[in-house]
Amino acid sequence: MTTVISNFQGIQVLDSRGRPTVCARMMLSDGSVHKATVPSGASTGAHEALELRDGETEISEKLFLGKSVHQAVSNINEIIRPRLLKLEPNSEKIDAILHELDSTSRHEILGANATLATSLVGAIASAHVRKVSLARFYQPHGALKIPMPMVNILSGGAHAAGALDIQDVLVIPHGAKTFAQGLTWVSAIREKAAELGASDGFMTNLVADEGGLGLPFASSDMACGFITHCIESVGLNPRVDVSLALDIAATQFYKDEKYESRSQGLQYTPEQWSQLLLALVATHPIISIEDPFAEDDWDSWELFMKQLPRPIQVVGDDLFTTNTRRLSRGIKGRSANAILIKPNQNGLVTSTHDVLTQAQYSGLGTIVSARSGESEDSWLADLATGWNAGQIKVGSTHGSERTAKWNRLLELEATEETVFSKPF
Ligand code: 2PG
Ligand code: MG
Repeated sequence: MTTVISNFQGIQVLDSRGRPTVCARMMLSDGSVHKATVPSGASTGAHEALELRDGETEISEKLFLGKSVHQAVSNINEIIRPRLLKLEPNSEKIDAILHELDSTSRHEILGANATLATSLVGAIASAHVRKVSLARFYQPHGALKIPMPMVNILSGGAHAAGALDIQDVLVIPHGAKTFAQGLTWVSAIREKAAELGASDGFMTNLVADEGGLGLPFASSDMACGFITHCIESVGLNPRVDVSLALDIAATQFYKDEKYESRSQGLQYTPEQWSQLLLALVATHPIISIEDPFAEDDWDSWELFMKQLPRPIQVVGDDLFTTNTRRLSRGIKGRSANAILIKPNQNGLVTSTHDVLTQAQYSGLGTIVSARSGESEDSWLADLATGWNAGQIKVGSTHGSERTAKWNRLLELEATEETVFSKPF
């Protein structure tokens, strides 16, 4: 007997920042129940798909500072639900229906939180009826490639009340033989950073949105030096075992064609800002740099790529917003050599996968990424693995919404035929 969708419902739930978000719940005729909750960013790009929020229209919504998602939930219940009932769960078909209901580029009619929640649970239920994991749904045969983690140690910018100008200092355990070993290394570095930070007089028991430490270093240079010291202090070799990655999230402090350093009270022209970043790359064991410039400062990106002293990964997050048109422009102009893939920037699972495939086809690195506001779901780990992304960014090793994804990757490595991805 074919399994069909017997019930489908949207629910307003809370994300890891305590803000409302959309959960979609799909019940199948075989009695199984599947759920997916959408994440939410803080340093969001202007070109992302629309996250539909209610605004301060009613008292109950005012209590959530206008961030409630009742309209998106109602779009699931009133508009999407009738189209899905009695259908066989089929990810591509469900996404085609969502596209038919809302073909606007940013999902402005239904809200990308409504479309993504539906699209995700559709993919999860489709894997279930095929009796495979979500990772295996995308790659039925052969060894699964467990992605290389990029792990947050220090947070600043919009995730830690501006503790640092730049948003994240992360580490990549590219010398590890297995994912489990890599995660052990970065976890040790995270704990060492807390220990050394405390002995320097910093508050290290408070964590930022993604579980990172919000240590207020006076400069990015000092922050990079500190993390390199932490790597050495746990007995690992910078550049050989573990290297640094930065997420500058420069859109956040770009104003009137200048990059503003709040910590130093200085403003930089794009050329001066670029020189500052090139000096950081030349000094520290940095192998990846994300959003070094603002989302529409295309010229600076292109120039930076030409001026790099050595080949490192330059990642477009706000620049590309997991959008095929913006990626095409970046490929043509050689603005970056890697892309951050965030499903909620796009709004549908299948078209997010298409953007990843387009990037891989053009030789760009791909990093599947969580958001600063997350849920306890672990589907991201399966998508990154099944899509053969090569890299994943989930935040720190603290916070159950983060460890849900790391632990799922540990589970995949322990139970499936896998190899550890080596993008560096
Ligand atoms: C980013 C993400 C995750 P946010 O900028 O890459 O770190 O942050 O979800 O706030 O956009
Ligand atoms: Mg980013």
